[in-house]
Amino acid sequence: MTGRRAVEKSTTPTPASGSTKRAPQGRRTRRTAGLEEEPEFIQLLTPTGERIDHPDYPLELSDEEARSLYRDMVLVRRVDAEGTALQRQGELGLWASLLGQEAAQIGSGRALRADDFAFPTYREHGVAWCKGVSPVNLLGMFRGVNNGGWDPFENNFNLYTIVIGSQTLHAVGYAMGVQRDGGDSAVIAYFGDGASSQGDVLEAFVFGASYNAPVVFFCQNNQWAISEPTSRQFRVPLYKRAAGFGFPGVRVDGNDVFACLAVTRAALEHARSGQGPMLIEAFTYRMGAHTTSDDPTRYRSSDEVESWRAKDPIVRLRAYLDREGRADDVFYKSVDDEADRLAAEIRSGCLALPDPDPLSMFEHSYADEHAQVTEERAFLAEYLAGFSEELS
Ligand SMILES: Cc1ncc(C[n+]2csc(CCOP(=O)(O)OP(=O)(O)O)c2C)c(N)n1
Ligand SMILES: [Mg+2]
Repeated sequence: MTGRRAVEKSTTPTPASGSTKRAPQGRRTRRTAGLEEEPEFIQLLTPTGERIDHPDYPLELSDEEARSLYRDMVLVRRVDAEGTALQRQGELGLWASLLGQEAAQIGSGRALRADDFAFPTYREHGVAWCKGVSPVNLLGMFRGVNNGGWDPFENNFNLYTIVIGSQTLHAVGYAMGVQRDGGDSAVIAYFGDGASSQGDVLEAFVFGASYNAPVVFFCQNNQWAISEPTSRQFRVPLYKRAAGFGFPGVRVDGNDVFACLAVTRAALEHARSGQGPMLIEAFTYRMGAHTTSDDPTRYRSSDEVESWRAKDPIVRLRAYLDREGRADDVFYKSVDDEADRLAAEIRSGCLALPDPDPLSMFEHSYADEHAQVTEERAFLAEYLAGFSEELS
């Protein structure tokens, strides 16, 4: 391909070698206005859309594949915008925006095979999209009408998990099961920079390493855990923690969809081939509020937000597609039209979701009958019956 630069061959081992030494890193260190120095990371696409080759993470994409990554990112950004709007209009109780994290989620999500199992947090709308979970299902969860989810086994995508970090333990347990069943699929656990301070995540690292489980730990370091900056969360770069647990860790430019795809593919292959866990730190930024209940202007500067806007993952990929002549206006218009149709569909789909029977919430608490649940169900049933008497 034309117009590519290359970084020198890394002397450090590739993740596939199973070494616990420092994993290969991509390129120069940069400084951003108003921010601490950015460390090195693996990057295949610069913010201005220039393609860089990395010897340890080769990636060849057809025009169609490159365009489909753009399409996915635009569509999930639209899903996200609708989620925020629906919450503001009183149709959802809450929404957790993925704005700015589209490349980390679509890049890693597209690396997954259908039989790979993903364990998300509450912000992985892009991964859900890649796994084939309907956005209306996500809206239903935030509308409070589907008892928190969907069938995890339909798409190998677990329920959203709000209890910070706990899904990493579930992922390791699941991966140990895959291992014992003799399967060749991999498991991926998503979590945030804040979650990395949670004991569950560190316990998951220990178990994953001890049992050599086929699990990829994918941390989206979006620089904030609600109002806590990363500077208060770790003294050394997050990906370096992996070495202490005995598996490789890499940091990738989380706003570069190509790099996220290539690095996650390598990590999944590492896990599938019996070499155990790997940690990926996707260095990205949460452009919006933590959730619709949050006001980020109270704890971060607009200069910081603006400096990240210049690294927008969608603008970056579009710059690349234009630079290389891999997409034209007809394509961009078709994606915008598709986004409009999707927005209309998911809005009407969300509003049409039926309210559940209030008693249905007791059905999925325990596999077997539980005395306390039985008592609470009876109490609520009696309480609800009081209203129908009043009406009649
Ligand atoms: C065990 C637990 N502790 C605290 C919370 C409250 N809480 C919700 S989100 C959040 C911050 C998470 O930050 P991070 O892991 O960086 O993920 P991000 O929201 O940035 O994607 C906290 C502390 C929780 N949900 N669960
Ligand atoms: Mg965070």
